[in-house]
Amino acid sequence: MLYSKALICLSIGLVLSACGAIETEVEAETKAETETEVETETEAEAETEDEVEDEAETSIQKNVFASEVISFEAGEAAGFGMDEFPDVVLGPPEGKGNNAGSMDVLSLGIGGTITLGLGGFDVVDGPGPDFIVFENPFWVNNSPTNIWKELAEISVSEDGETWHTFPCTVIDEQVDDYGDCAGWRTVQAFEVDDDFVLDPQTAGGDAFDLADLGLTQIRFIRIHDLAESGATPSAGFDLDAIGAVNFTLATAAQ
Ligand SMILES: [Ca+2]
Ligand SMILES: [Ca+2]
Repeated sequence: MLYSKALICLSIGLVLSACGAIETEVEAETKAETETEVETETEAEAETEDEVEDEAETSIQKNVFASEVISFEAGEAAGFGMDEFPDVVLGPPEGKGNNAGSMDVLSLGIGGTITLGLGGFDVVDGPGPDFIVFENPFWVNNSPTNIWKELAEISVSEDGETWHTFPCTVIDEQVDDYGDCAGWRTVQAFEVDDDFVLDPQTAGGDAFDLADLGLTQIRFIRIHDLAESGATPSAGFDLDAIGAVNFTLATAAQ
């Protein structure tokens, strides 16, 4: 419509004032259209922001770490980390890569045992490893076959009464392969925010698969130190953290 008016103006040579009137009309309508577009976009942006906020409120939590200590029986020569217990074993680990161990740990002591829970979450059997236990081993002289380690046995339970154990069986001590023992795989450094997703391929730590025990869902994880000796106050397994890889909101307690 506006284009046709302008073409008519040019082709039939209407007086300049008439053309000016058309131009003014075009400008006014264009401005009005632009304002309407701006208003529409602003409303659209506002709606999008509302949607984002709604999604954030209802979105599924992307990372879960142990958030409660159910019990702790310290072994002989324990003590390190007690001044910050229980926080020192809750939340994400503070890994330092292959060549250094976290100091944000609790030493269990010789034969010590600790049981933790994930707050309102259960670990479930999904693809591959389902949870990771983080100790503070490191490679002596940067050698993956010369590991400073302190081993522990991991057990899991759905109800806190019946326990299932991943046997800590040494596969090959010559090449430092300790199978399903915890406490020998180094922990990588990573930052955890709301969008962080724990990945067994990159996080390090000792990863466990519920499928290996024929289990589908558990609520509690127990760590039992296997040391036979050690110096006070840092004897035994040094627990940094436990992270869930596959998890779900817990159903009501049994
Ligand atoms: Ca699994
Ligand atoms: Ca820690």
